[in-house]
Amino acid sequence: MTVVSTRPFEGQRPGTSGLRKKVAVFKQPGYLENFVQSVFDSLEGYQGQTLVVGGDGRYWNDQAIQVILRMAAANGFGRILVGQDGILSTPAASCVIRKYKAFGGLILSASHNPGGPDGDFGIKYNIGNGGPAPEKVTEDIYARSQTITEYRSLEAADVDLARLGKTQLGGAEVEVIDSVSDYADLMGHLFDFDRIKAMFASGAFRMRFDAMHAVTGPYARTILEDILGAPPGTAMNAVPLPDFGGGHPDPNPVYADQLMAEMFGAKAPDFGAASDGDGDRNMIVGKRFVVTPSDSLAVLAANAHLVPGYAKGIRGVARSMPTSRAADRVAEAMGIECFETPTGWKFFGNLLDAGRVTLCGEESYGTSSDHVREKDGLWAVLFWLNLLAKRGESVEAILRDHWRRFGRNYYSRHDYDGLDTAVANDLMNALRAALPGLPGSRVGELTVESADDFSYTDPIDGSVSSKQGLRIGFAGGSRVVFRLSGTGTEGATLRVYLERFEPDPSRHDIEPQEALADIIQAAEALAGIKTRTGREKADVVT
Ligand code: G16
Repeated sequence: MTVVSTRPFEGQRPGTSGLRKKVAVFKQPGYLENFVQSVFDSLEGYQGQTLVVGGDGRYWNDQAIQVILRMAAANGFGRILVGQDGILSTPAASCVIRKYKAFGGLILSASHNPGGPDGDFGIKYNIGNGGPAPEKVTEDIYARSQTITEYRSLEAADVDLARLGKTQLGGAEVEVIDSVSDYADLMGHLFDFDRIKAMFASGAFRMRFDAMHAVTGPYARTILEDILGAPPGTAMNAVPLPDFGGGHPDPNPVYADQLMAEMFGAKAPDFGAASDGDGDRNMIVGKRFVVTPSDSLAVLAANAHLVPGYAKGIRGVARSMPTSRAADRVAEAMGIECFETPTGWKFFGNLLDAGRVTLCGEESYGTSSDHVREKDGLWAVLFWLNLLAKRGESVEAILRDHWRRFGRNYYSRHDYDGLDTAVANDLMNALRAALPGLPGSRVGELTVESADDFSYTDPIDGSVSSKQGLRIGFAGGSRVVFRLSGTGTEGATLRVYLERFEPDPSRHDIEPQEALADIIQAAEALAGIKTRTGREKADVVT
């Protein structure tokens, strides 16, 4: 064992989802080691216990994993489960932590952020329930990173991550496990695989799944093609690459443009889906028809009884604050609880553990249930496949029927990327300061009804998270939310979330940007985005 002296690095506070930085930052000698030691130092009672380690396969994943294995062994973990070739999708890591009752896990990913030597890297700690560490833990880790003086490691050869099986590393047993099988097993228990198989076997149903050269490739091939019998090639871009083929592995209509071209082309398949860098996000597309993540959550909630794993009914739903309120309407109709949490999957953990909610979702292309404690891209895709097989209708027909029953929540998000941090903070501060005077005022044709800075009190442990986004509600139920992203690595990203409720089915066919035009104008009038940032329009509109 070696004990190496070190000095704190600035800025090791985990963000919305762990520590995300440029690869070059992580590669500084001691940077990763400091963070990992800070994680271990802030935990208690892990001696002899199991740690799960895996990542999304991005550039530097393999080397970082060897560092972590040596450090985990030197710090006294008894057993370390690591995905073959260092690969575990984020939901698969959550599944493995829960299944093998591990103490926790380290997941290496910067999710949807680009990879490669000039791209991003990330690491986060998940606790024994399989979910992201809550803020109390991440704050402890950060505090420790500011005072750290040494880290522990081993002098040992690299573990062969290509070969399944066990190796001794210092006092720990390292087991390289199949990255896909535990996860595929779990999916088989939740969904009606026979019915989905029959749908593919009929030849009348075609789908495309875009793995975006990221981690879900092997999962999609095994589950969709090998187990469910979808034709080979159903999964596209299915070989994980360290730089995701130079792309931006974020499953939205802008970045998954190859899939979108097919889904809107002449021979469009019936169903399209995409997932992100680490496999926790999903995008659902019908034939020439886009499904917003907020609507997807609402549809899954309304139809959960049709799927074996949820046939007994769902207990409640939760959504992040900026997510549209489509799911709230379903919850109300079903007479179940609906929770509004801050952005970040970690805020769902307590509600799921306490059995208050079964399904959760976020506007940022994340949906999942209590089967794991992460959002789960392929799970959502399989859920939709199960629904399509059971209802025998198209994606569009299911959505139109849903809107007829519950009304339509028009929704869009406008992102302004790479802003000067000071400019973005000034914009938010000025708007925050103006909030108390807004209710009752008119902005264009709209009247402000409510305005606040979202603060959340966790109903289970009473912890309070404040400053979680500025929300401005208008008479009639429309709203705009302003928030700075917590996952970027360059400057600041301003997210503007726009929503309008339309109960009248004869008005369910409007192009979303048009339906939201007055709210978009109000957002500009309220925040002065153009004047403050100099940007004429958003970089990404989804
Ligand atoms: C992470 C979190 C999500 C959150 C998303 C967006 O996703 O896990 O819960 O909704 O970031 O965060 P922001 O708006 O702060 O960029 P992922 O897929 O990046 O892990």
